Amino acid sequence: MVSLETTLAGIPLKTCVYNASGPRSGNSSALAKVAASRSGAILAKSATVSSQNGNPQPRTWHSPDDKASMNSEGLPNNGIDYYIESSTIEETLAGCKEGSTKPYMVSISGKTLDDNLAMLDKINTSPANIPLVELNLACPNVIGKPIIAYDFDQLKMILKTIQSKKYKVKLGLKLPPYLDSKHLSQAAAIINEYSSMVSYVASINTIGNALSVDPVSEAPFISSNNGLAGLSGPAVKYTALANVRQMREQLDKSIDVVGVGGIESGTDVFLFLLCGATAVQVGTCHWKEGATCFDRICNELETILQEKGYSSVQDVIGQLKPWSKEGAAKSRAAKKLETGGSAGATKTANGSSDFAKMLNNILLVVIAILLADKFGVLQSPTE
Ligand code: RRO
Repeated sequence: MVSLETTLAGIPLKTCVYNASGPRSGNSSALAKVAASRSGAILAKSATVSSQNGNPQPRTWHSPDDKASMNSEGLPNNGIDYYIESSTIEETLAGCKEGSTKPYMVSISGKTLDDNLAMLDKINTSPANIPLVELNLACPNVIGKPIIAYDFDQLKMILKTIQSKKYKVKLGLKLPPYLDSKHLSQAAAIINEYSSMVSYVASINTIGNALSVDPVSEAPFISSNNGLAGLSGPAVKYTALANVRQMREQLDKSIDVVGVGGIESGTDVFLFLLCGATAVQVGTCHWKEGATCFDRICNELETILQEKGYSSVQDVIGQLKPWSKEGAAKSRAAKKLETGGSAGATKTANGSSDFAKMLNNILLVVIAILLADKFGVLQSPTE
């Protein structure tokens, strides 16, 4: 048996895979399904001070090839009071398997610093057991408001003010993708100044400012904010891996890194662990597949760890190797084995390689010649 256990901000999780704030996390019945799955924790939808409906519909889109998704939800949620109410938490945790429980966490995304402070005050004085709060500094969809964590002066000011309040609840930060290494380093340096307060960062939120256009209507698919939306799904995975890797290298060791962005398989989780994530969140895949994705992904992760001879995710975290000729050769050999000796040949949808297809065609021609010969088709008129 391999262990998927990890700790996040010192809190033990039975599996290192849990839900991202956002999809299917807005109410206790959706969250109870996460509780019932192998998700290692439960994270509620980002809350504002009061409940709100979000942006007008349609506000979501999936690409036909399933590689990209977009949303301009605009923070629809039930308000912070709902997410910290004991009845919400009880209904959510009722989903857990009998006799078991798991950490229930909330996310906040105030429209102003004062809103965030008001929500943190409530959480801090709440009798509910909320071990961790995720402060979302990266929502791309509040019309007219920039992404907070791209404005470094604002980021510093927010962290400084929250630190001065000396809240007892542990704090994680949901960060936007940094598309320039220098920007990422600036953000990491600021966060390091508050390492006594920040327990983890979750990288990345959606890539903001994306646009999907419908060739039929010749208009954006999404109605609000001129069609501009946050991009998610497999298309953002490589950006997420790079952010996780660099955050892990540059943040204080006391700050955990949670990987999020395009994860939809056990192999994806494995890659994020290698890059330094202590846990991962699944957003878009959970949105498309439902909470059973946590069972599937955990099972796949167990299989890949077993196949590779690891007994625990702890043996993998941060173990990304530098590129080497030996590693590349090993990878080529594995591919050759997988393709039955025809490495380099492209696989077709049904799994057969171009090489196998060519052999098949040659065989068909030979059979046709033999048949033609047998029935005299090949005889010349003079014979
Ligand atoms: O609700 C949203 O529009 C939303 C949020 Br709060 C977020 O953090 N990221 C995102 O892609 N959408």
